This record gives sequence, structure tokens and C-alpha cells, in this order.
Amino acid sequence: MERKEFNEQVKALFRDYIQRISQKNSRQGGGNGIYDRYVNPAITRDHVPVFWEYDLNYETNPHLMKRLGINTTFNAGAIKMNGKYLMVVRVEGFDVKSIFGVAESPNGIDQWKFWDRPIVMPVNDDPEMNVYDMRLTQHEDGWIYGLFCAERKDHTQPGDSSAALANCGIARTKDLKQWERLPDLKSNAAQQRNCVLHPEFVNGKYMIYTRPQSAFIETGDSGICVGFSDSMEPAVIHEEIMMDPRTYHTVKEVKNGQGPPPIKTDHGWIHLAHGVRRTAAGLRYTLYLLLTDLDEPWKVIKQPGGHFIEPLKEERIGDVSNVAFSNGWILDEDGRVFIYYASSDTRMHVATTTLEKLLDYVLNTPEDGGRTQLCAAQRDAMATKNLEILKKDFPGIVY
Ligand code: M1P
Repeated sequence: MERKEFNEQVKALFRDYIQRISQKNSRQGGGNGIYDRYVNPAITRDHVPVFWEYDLNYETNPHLMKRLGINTTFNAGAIKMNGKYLMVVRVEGFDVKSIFGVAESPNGIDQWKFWDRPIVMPVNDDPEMNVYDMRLTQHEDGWIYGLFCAERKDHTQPGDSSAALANCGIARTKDLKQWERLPDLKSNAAQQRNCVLHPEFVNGKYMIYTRPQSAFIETGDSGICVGFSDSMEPAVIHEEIMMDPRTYHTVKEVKNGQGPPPIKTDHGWIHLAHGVRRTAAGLRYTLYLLLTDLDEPWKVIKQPGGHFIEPLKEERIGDVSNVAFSNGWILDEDGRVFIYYASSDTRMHVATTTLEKLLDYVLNTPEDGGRTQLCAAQRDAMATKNLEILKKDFPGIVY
């Protein structure tokens, strides 16, 4: 390619990129009364800066090839800082390594723009192969903590090139730019994933939501647990208490995991979590909500039945299909809640609601009926009452 054409193509790449990241998003119609979804994904791999993928030097890349391709942008932690809505996105390259990149939006919904440089997370003595799924916690001790999965090769299985070990990596920051790496979580579990720091001290200790697991994929007889640590330098948990176990024939039958840090309300802590079922088409990940006690945040006091967000339509398709996953949400000063969820390990979406609606949802949505006959009776009771209301208040509705 001639130099002139090269220059024109570089300009075209930036024109397209700027157009993509400036795009406005709009609410989808026909909501469920609980939250609104949006027409377009919030962040896709096309939001990644051109200069993260292309070598823009004519001498070394005369064909203007993508040198370091990006595969997916998903499972983002989120926080509001200095008036900006920020996601720390899991950015997976063609090399299947995930790195973290910070993307910023003026309104929490659209125009997400990555900061110029990715985070180069410092490592400890035993550098991990991969990092992903950061949960950001603005802790009352003054630090912003990032807890993420740190994955290493399992050297006890030299014959299995995919055998891996997951643990909870921990870093802290004040600005999402300078990161101080702390020791990985120490616990009695063989492996850990989906660990999240609770934002407040509980009885003077740091409280960490964990998901101890027997192997890299299989969790064994596990669920969402909590453990307490005197310090974060290092974080050491001697005992884990079960908070939300897996349950037969529910959305969390096979696995579950805490999403972002919970949101505090007068009625308790609202938690967003993912639950996994095994189907003939593979695993299906959906999101559900829980309410836990204000003073003892590991005690579940309300548990609406079923899922809260499921992967819908094109969200069902991606690198790992049929997955809705969330590790970030933001409660705004005016009570709006931005729920950031990823679909099929490929892209980020936003759904918006309010704290008032989330509370209504967790306090008043019926729990799982328990078994099919009771579920039928539960639905029949609602239909019976509604038929009366229709007759009395909506005689004009013909259905
Ligand atoms: O592929 C779906 C998700 O699988 C894992 O979650 P879990 O440990 O609960 O099964 C994570 O690797 C997550 O990143 C991924 O989205």
C-alpha cells in the first residue's frame, strides 16, 4: 500500500471508530416494569481504541494489518467516580488473554470510550496466566478494591494442558490508574472464583463473598459463601459460611456466584448474582436478586423466585452462548440504578431501573413455589384475583 493510501485508511479507521463510540442508545419498548433494556449493546469489541489493535507505523505495518486483535469485551466491574460512569471491562484478545480496560461514559448508558491505555495489572511472585471479571468495591476504609479471578496453570496435572487453578487476585487503587497489587486471597478452598469485597466492615472485619470450588469448572457442593479477614494485606479467610446454596430445580441448580458488591437499603442489602443450569444445549447463565440482612449481610431474608435477567434474542449468541453475567452496577445519587451485564461472554449491555423498583421487586416478588403443583396454585391464585379486577375495573378489555 502506498503511504498516501495508508494515511487515508488510518483516518477512515478513526472516523468509523469515533462514529461508533459516539452513538446514542435508546430504551427498548415493552419492558417488564422492573427494568429497561436498551436497543444496542453498551460496549462491544468495536469500542476498543484503534491504536490497541493496529500498528499505525507505515514502516512496520505497510498493509495496515490488525496486529493485536480484540475478541470480546465483557464482564465489567463498574463504579461512579468524579461524576463519570466507569466500567473496568474484561478485554479478551485473539490470544485469549484477558486484560482490563477502563471505559467511561458521560451518562452511564452510551458513548462509552476507553481510556487511552489498558491497565497493566502488577503481579505477585507467581504471575498469573490470566485475569478477569473484576468486582470494584469502594470500601469504607477509603480504597477502591478490585477483586478478580487470577488463573494459573495447574502444575500438578502436567499431562493436561488445560488444567487450571482459579484464585481471587486483589488490587487496590484510588483512581483506577495506579494499582497496588496485594497478595491473593488465602482460604481453605481448592479454588475460588467470583469473590467480591463487601463495602463495609462487618464486626470490624473485611467481609468477602466467595465461591469456593472443588475444581476449575465444577464447584462441587458449593454456593455463595462469606468469609472474614482482619486485613487485606493479606486477606486471609479461615472459615466460609454458606450464604446462598445451589438448589435443585432452580436457576442456580448447578452453580451460582455473587455479582457486584451489594447495594445498601433501609430494608437490607440487595445482591445481584448469577445462577447456572445445565441444559441439553449446555450451561445456561441467568441473573437473580436476593435481599440480605443489614447487620448480618450473609443472612438471606428475601429471595424472589426465578431469574431477574436472562440472555434474550441476539444476547443468546456469542463466544459462550446462553450466558447473562454481571459483576458491575451503579447506584446513582438520584436513585437510578445502572445494571451492567454481559451477554454470552462477548459484549456489555446496560439495563436501567431505580432502587425503589429493585426493592419492590425483592420484597414483593413471590419466592419459588417449591414444586410444580404449588407453582400452578400460585399462578392460579394470581389469575383468579386478576380476573375479578378485570371484570370490575377494566370491563372494556376484551381478550
Ligand atoms: O462462561 C460463563 C462464565 O463462566 C465463569 O463463571 P462461573 O465460575 O460462575 O462458572 C466465569 O469464567 C465467567 O467469566 C464466565 O462469564
